[in-house]
Amino acid sequence: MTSPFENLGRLLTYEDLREKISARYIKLNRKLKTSKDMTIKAKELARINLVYGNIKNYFEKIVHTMPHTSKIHPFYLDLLDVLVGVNDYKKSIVRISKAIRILDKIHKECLSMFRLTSKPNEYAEIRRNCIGRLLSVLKRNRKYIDFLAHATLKLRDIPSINPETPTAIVAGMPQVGKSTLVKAISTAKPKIAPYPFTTRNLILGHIIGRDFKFQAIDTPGLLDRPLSERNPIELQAVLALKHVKGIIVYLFDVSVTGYYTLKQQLRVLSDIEEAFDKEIIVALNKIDVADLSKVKELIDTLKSRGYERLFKISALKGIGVKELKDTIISELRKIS
Ligand SMILES: Nc1nc2c(ncn2[C@@H]2O[C@H](COP(=O)(O)OP(=O)(O)O)[C@@H](O)[C@H]2O)c(=O)[nH]1
Ligand SMILES: [Mg+2]
Repeated sequence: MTSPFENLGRLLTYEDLREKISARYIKLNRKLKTSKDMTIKAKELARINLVYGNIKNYFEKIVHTMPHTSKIHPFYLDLLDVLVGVNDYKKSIVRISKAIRILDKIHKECLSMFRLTSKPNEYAEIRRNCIGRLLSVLKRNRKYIDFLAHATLKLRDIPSINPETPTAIVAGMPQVGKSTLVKAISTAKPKIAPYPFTTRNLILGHIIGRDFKFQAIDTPGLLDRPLSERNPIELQAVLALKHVKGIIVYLFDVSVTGYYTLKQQLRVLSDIEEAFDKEIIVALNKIDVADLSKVKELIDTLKSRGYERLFKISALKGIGVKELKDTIISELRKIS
């Protein structure tokens, strides 16, 4: 399972749909003018059926292609909410399915009006009336049609990660080496997936063995600064990651040139501990250019916070990466 919105086609806006129906109507009229073996009544019915059929088919397409919220994984439901709003999404679909029933009712009434009248000079009047009513149903739903047309454009961009596949979510402040590590432990060509509220993209790689296939994600712009500094919408987008099954790999930069202080890096770790109910593996990166006093201080602090197992690595030089990767795999195995 990946994003339920991945294969959504492009939906028409109200204007697009209106134009399409007009074009088809004009084409039908041209055909009807030259067709001699049809009665006037049959021709008027064909006009009504064209308008009815086109609106109804389109509404049914919407109702059938938009995933039902009860079937959307919580991870994607959170992202749906952040991007377009779950309530508006639900409401639009419900309104459009109600509109289908109204279209059917109008259509049925039109057919009986034709049956009841015996005056051919009334056929055109009935047709005008029916088509007018059908088009006004379309117009009354303009808001919902346009909402869903715009929503699908955003929803198609949701990252296609499988929230049920055990995943190593790599976190840490900017420049600590997250991307370098994800490249080192996962498939060479990670998939790039846009993520709401990050200017950069989420990077998805796979850790593949003979009998397993796990995910590794690099989270630029997500788990790289204090969560308390996020606005509520952004926070919700970040916290959607809660629903992804897996562990967090938290990286510290312990290099002499590291931009962020240990205190800042420890604060982000605390935020993540608090917000996520996930196992956290901590690694001290850039050990090849480490500031040894920083390393000692950090190890002492982390031990006092209950982190027994700490990895000293250089994601760039490959030092300690294999041990870290093996541990990640065995932790992911436990939850798979
Ligand atoms: N010396 C050294 N540099 C590293 C190491 N890991 C990453 N870097 C460098 O640190 C910078 C930031 O790395 P990057 O993976 O982009 O960090 P991110 O922002 O957390 O994704 C890059 O210039 C990397 O080459 C390491 O283990 N040792
Ligand atoms: Mg990066």
